[in-house]
Amino acid sequence: MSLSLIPGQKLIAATHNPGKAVEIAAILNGRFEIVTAGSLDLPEPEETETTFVGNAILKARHAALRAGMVALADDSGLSIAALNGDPGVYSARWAGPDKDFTRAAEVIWHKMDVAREQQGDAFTTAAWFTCALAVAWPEGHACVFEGRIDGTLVKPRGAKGFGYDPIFQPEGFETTFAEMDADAKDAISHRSRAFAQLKAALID
Ligand code: ITT
Repeated sequence: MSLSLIPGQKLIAATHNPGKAVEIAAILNGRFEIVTAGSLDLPEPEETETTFVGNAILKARHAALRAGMVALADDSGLSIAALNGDPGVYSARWAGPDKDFTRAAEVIWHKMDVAREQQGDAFTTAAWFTCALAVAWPEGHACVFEGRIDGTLVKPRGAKGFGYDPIFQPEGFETTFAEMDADAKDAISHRSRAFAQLKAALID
C-alpha cells in the first residue's frame, strides 16, 4: 500500500464545515479531486477525543472506512491563554448548535473581562489557532500533521473568512483574519502550515 498522495487522486474532505472546505480546496489548488463528506452523505461522527490530533484521526478514519477512499480531516480551534487554552478542541461547541460565532465572541469577551480582574498583571490577550490534519487510508493507516499561528484576541472586526476569524489578529499584522483576503490568510494560517507539512511528507 502506498502512503503517498498522487496528484489527481480522489480524496474525501471529511468536513461538514463549508468555510474549511473552501480553504482546503484553495490550499490544494486543484491538485486533487476533492469530494466532500457532505456530498457523499457520510454521517458526522461524534468528536469524542480530547485533542486536535485525536479528533482529526477519528474523523478521517470514519470517512475512509465508510467510503473506501483516502480521506482528509481537519480538527482545529482557537485557544486563549487567559482562559487556560479554551475554547480549544471545543471551539465548535462554544458556538452552539446554531453555529453562532457572534454569540461565542460575546461569551469569550465576558470570560476575558472576568479573567482580567482575577489575573491582574499576568493577564494577556495572547491566543493561537491550531489545525491538526489527518489523512486516513481505508485499510486503517493514518498520518497526522499540526500547524499553529499565534496572535491576539481582539473585539470582532471584518466579515471575511468564517468562525472565529473576526476576533483573531495574527502576530505582526494590523488586521484580523476576517479583514484579510483569503490568499493573505492562506499564506500564514494554521491550516496552511499543517498542509505544508502534509505536502512535504506525502506529496512532494
Ligand atoms: P468538521 O468537524 O465537520 O470539520 P467543525 O466546524 O465541527 O467541522 P471542528 O470540530 O474542527 O470543525 O471545530 C473547529 C472550530 O474552530 C469551528 O467552530 C471553526 O469555525 C473554528 N475554526 C477552525 N479553523 C478556523 C479558522 O481558520 N478561522 C476561524 N475559525 C476557525
